[in-house]
Amino acid sequence: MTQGGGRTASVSRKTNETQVSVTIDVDGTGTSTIATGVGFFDHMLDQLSRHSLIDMTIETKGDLHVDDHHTVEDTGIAIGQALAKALGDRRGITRYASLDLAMDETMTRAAVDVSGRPFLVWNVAFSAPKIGTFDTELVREFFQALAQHAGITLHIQNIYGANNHHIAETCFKAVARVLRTATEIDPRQAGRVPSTKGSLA
Ligand SMILES: [Mn+2]
Repeated sequence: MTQGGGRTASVSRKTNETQVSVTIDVDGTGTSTIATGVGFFDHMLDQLSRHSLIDMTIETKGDLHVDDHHTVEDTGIAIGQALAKALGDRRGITRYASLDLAMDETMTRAAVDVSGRPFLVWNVAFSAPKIGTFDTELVREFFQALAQHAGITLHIQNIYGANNHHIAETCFKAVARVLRTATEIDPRQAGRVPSTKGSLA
């Protein structure tokens, strides 16, 4: 947790491939300003913020002349790092959440443990390599980076669905909703770390 008690954090990350800056407020209202240079990815991150109620300001300048890979992965790393930083010692959080999220013909399940233990289980298949110009395989790359750097165990399963835009979007919305619940302060925890080990860091 940062000074002043607010669960906010900023991360700047620069490599030869990308320059990313992320500011988040875990206890926000789902307001976002997002500019990664990748339209479909901006649309997905907007969903992530809106449905997690985590405010996000994200700016990425990546090597899009190569492809979208570094931009998506490095943005995921920075969001994950910001989340870990904002959550601090994870005192008082709800910790667990899961949800089945419907969107038209598609159903996707997400489960999270805000555990300090990075792990992604990815059980999602796309039927096309692209959504517009966006590589569908990058959806997994994003969540892998997020789980790894936020220190969360994240399971995502597409139960059924036909439209690849819907399949991707339900992944982001479902993860948003479980992150919202699991990172929320549970008043019955009374400020304790929700682990018999006494630590989630
Ligand atoms: Mn959409």
